[in-house]
Amino acid sequence: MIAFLLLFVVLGSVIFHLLSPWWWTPIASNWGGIDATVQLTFLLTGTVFVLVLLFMIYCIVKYRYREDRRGEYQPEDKKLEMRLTVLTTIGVIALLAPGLMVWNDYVNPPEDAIPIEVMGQQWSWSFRLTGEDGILGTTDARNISPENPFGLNPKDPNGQDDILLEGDDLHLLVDKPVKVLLRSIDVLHDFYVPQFRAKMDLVPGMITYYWFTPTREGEFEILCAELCGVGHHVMRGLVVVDNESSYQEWISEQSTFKEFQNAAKSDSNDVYVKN
Ligand SMILES: [Cu+2]
Repeated sequence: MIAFLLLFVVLGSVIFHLLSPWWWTPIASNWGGIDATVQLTFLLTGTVFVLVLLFMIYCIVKYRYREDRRGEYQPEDKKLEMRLTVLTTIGVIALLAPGLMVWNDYVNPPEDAIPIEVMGQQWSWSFRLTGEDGILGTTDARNISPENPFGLNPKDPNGQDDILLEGDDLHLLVDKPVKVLLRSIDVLHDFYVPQFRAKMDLVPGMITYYWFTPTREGEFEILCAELCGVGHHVMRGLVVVDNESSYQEWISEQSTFKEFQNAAKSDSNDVYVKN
């Protein structure tokens, strides 16, 4: 009976894995290597799982209780221990090595990757793009205020043309690599777009980064993948991957840091006049 139950667990697990309706969304970035690593992990751990359970079934049937049988006491078996140690070592290396290779690639952006900044806070996403100079201006958390939500350094000329997107969609160019710089101004968050197969934590006081190339036009949902408070589940956003012409059309309508500050100034003048 137990042997049959175990057999049922083995078959059920394999069939469920193969027919599962919760499989990956179609990939939309260059990170096929991440999928390959996950597949390899499934293959290795799945094979070990099946073999161990089949071995258990075999033992349960073969060595089941019989009155004339006595158990044998065998506290040590050097040969068996050696075999198991070598096999486990090979298995662990096979699980770790491919991941380390992909990781090395993941945190080494190509020269032409466009820097973009993703800023997380409870519970929304903001983005900063370089202006025409292609450089993001420097920031300091002490500069953060309602007029300067990213804490940009007002004296840094590189920051004046930076494009600020607050609570708005992020647009990216298809087939152009981006280097994603991640910041948080409160707690841990995690920038995750399932179709890009890429995610990383945002750590307060640090800038973390990775790169990817969007390979498919369309709209992709951003999910925060690090529990960050009661509003964690609503911390969502949208990445729109555009072709050249729609990207240019969109970016021409966005405001720069300079425009942001001017607007804030005239707003506060209005209030002053009214008072
Ligand atoms: Cu979050």
